[in-house]
Parts: sequence; C-alpha cells; structure tokens
Amino acid sequence: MKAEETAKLKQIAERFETGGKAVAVEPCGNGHIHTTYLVAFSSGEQYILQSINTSVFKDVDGLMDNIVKVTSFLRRRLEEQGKDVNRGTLTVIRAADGRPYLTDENGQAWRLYTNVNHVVTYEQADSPEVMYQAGLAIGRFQAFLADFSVGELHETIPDFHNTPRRYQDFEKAVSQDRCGRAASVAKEIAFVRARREEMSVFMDLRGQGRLPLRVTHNDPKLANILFDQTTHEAVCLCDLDTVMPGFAPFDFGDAIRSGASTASEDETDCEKVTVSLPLYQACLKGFLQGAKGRLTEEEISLFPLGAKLMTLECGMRFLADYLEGDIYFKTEREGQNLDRCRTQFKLVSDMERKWEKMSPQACLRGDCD
Ligand code: GN1
Ligand code: MG
Repeated sequence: MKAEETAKLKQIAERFETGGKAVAVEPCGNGHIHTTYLVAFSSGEQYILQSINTSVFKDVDGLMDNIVKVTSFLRRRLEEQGKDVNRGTLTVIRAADGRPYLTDENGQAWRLYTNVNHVVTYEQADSPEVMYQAGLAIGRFQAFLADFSVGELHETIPDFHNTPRRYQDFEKAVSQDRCGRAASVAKEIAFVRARREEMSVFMDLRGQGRLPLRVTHNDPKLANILFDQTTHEAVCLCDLDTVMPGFAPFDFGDAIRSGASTASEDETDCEKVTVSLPLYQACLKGFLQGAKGRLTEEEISLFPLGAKLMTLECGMRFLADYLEGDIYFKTEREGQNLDRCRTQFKLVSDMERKWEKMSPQACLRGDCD
C-alpha cells in the first residue's frame, strides 16, 4: 500500500473511539463486496476497518442499526451463558460522534470492529471437522437469535434470496446484454432456464405458511466463519451485513455451496469441482447439533434443495454480473465472474447426480459417502 493511503486509513481509524493511535495498516480478507483492513494501535489492540460498499448497501443507517442490534443481543446471550463475549461476536466501535460508522469528506462510509484474535478463516474445508464446526456455528447462530424479534431488522438488500426475483433480474441482464457477452454464454443461460421451475419452491412454501421466517445470516459462506487457530473450533460468524429474516435451509445451503466444494469458487478447471458428501454430511450434523431441535421436519427435509438453490442462485448472480460488465462482485481478472458461475453450475449438476445421497435421512444413517 502507498504511504499516502496508509496515512489516510490510519487517520480514519483514529476517528473512532479506540482512545489510541493507529500505528500500522494492512489489507485483510477476500470478501467480494467491501474492502477490509487490519489496523494495529499503539495500545497493542487490533481493529478491523472496513470501507462500506454503498452501491450494494444503500441504507447504511439501516445496515449498521441491524448489526448493532444483533451483536448487542448476541453479547447479552453470551454473557448470560458465561461465554467469552469478545470471541463469540463481533463488536462495533462507535465513531467519535457516537454513531456506529462515519462518512469521510469524499462521502465514503467506514466502520470499525474489534479484531477477534487468534483466528483463521478457510476458503475451502480441508477436513469434515471444519465443516462440522461451520454447521455448528451457523446452527447455533440461528438458535441464539431465535427469540430476537424478526420485525426489528431492516431488509438491507431487498429480495436478497428471493430466487424467482433473482431470476427475473438475470433475464433482464440477458435481454439487455450490455457488453455483448450473451451469445458466448448460451450454454450457461440454458442451464439456468432449464431449472427455472424449481426456483420458486421456497417462496411458494412460505406463501402457504409452511416455512418459518427466522433471523438468518444469509451469507454464511465458509470464509465468513472465524475459527480458533489452536483448537480449530468455530468462534463466530462475521460479515453480518445480510443478517435478516430468511430461511434456515438457505444458510445451510450457502455453507455447502462454499465449503463442501472440492475446489475454489473461481476454479477455471471445472473437472476439479464436485460436492463432497463427507463434507456435506459433517456440515449437516453440525448444523442440527447447533440448532438444538429448533428446526421443523419440513425445514430439515428442505436442506438439499436449500443447497442446490443457493448454489444455482449464486451462479446465476455471477452470470448476470458478467453480462452487466462485472459491476457488483469484485473481480481481479477478466472472466472471473464467468468462472465463478461455471463452478456453481458444476456443483449444481453434481448435486443433481448425488441427490438421493444428500437426503438428510440417508446422510444421518451414514449412507452419505
Ligand atoms: C458476496 O461479501 P461476501 O464476499 O461474503 C455476496 C454473497 C455471495 C458471495 C459469493 C452482499 O459475499 O451473497 O454469496 O459473495 N454478498 C452480497 O462468494 O452480495
Ligand atoms: Mg458480504
């Protein structure tokens, strides 16, 4: 990083209530939306500074209000249970004016969190234990928030996991074809269209009152879970921007999409991309353990479809972004969104092949490998 940029970032970090002087800054994390830095202070404390992507999150007040409410609620719960509040949840540091974020002179919004020490993140799971822990952390997160009132939360991105709406947006991107790329991805477009019918299952069940809305994370990809460096236990979920009312099977699904794949999200060789059933099974066991019997039979039976739809929806979003000129997800190279789309579709096909084995009953009987 240039000295000028480092100086600016330190100055911004010092505008929050840390009571210290920022001494070092380095980029951290691989998120597709915000830009994240680790800032060290003279006190020896470290903090996470993030520039908030306001073209994705337009209502920053609503966004930060959700995060403050949810993290404070989690903190109270952890206290009641005698758990370490500094590890079990992120903590928002207020800006000098008392607000949970600040806007700089260029209109850029920033926030600061305490850093959870001694943790690692994984882009991919290297063992079933990692996925068991991931499932456990997500299930527990939902159980912890089970009596948080859903109505208190703002919808930070409207229709975030409304898959039929996502499909409409996708068709719009295809018909506008802003970058003249649609003809070259006819195969991928056909892949989406062939699965159009299934996309509304969750919304339909919700309409029939058969699927509860819960406080869910909505983006619990493996990289958004912090693990203890020594014990390898999951410590907490981060990236809380999309904590909103949602469906439990979708959180399970996003963990599978990201963590049970045998290759990275932007792998260029799709031959390497499959869904690992041992990783799937471990995540399922962890999730059910963490959710502590709070899920309905119907929700559990929808876990495989949750995994498939989260993967299909994500692939469709990558493809729509590729068609629109890569304006939503951060990219580091040409074609990266298309590669991401292809890995997701390969996972979907592989899930379709392994469908019977993905059933929770089969999996819990141990037939799932
Ligand atoms: C984005 O912020 P990050 O990288 O955790 C995206 C998710 C996608 C994910 C795909 C707000 O998550 O919905 O599933 O990329 N977040 C938003 O890796 O759009
Ligand atoms: Mg995010």
